[in-house]
Amino acid sequence: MNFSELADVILKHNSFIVTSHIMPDGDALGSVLALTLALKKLGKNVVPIINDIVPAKFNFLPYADKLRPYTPQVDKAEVIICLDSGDVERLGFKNDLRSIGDLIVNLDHHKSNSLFGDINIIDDKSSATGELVYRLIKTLGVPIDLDMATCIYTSIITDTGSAKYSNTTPSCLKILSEMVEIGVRPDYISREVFEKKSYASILLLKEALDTLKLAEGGQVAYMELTRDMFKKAGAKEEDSDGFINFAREIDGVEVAVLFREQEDLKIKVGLRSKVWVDVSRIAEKFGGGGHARAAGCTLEGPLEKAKDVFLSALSEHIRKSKRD
Ligand SMILES: [Mn+2]
Repeated sequence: MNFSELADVILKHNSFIVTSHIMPDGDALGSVLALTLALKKLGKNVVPIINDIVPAKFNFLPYADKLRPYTPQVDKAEVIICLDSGDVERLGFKNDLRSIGDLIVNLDHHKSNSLFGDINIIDDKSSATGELVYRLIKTLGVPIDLDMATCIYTSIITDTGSAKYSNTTPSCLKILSEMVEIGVRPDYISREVFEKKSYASILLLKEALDTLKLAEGGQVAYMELTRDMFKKAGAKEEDSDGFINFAREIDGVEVAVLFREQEDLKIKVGLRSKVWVDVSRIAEKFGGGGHARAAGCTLEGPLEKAKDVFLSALSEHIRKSKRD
């Protein structure tokens, strides 16, 4: 389906749930809020749902105070629009989506999307789902106001690392430029999103950096975070956002890995690459997914075992990638 067909479907319906993945990032939240605001402009009934805690740093986003988790028996809609989520589990609904919405729309830019919607628009060339939401809002004919522009701008700069990762395209730069013309202040958004780290987060960073190691002749850099480190620093899960970049930015490193021990003692593995290793493929081997330069998966603990298993699979993946 294309955008104008999707816009026709949207215009024919009245009640919507707009949702995105758990552990929401700037793209998830910016996309959900921008589309929610646009649908409200069309006079639609819209509930923005995030089934997880929204990191406090995103409270500045317009309408963020209206985000809430799904309430059984209360939340029902004709159309449920799922944004930026590669599969249905990541949306974090306890109930079957079919019992919540009659029509499921899946709009995403993850290469490894499972096509769980009745309508699927997947474009892995898009820098961020916010870019797809921008195109949809334009197709719907809704003029983009400053609130929507703030959300779209935030979703694109968070997924492109302030327009510096390899997914930065002419099209996303044009959209950013248009959002600035509408009135978005890049310095303001940058401060809100990237420069409001808690002291606990920096204490946690010290702990993580203490574990930094290189492998594969310096092509791999990895770090770990245990529950004890979170406790010692007084830090929350979201406080480790962006740590992996310290490993990725080392000269000669192609793949950066952050192993994070969860409350249930499973190990979350965050992955970033710089130029030529497709980390989504290694994440998929362990039941995860993502993009070529940013992906993730979850392994069974304990930490030492997960590290061994993952790092040897990664080494093999890197050597094989080279031969291809
Ligand atoms: Mn995204």
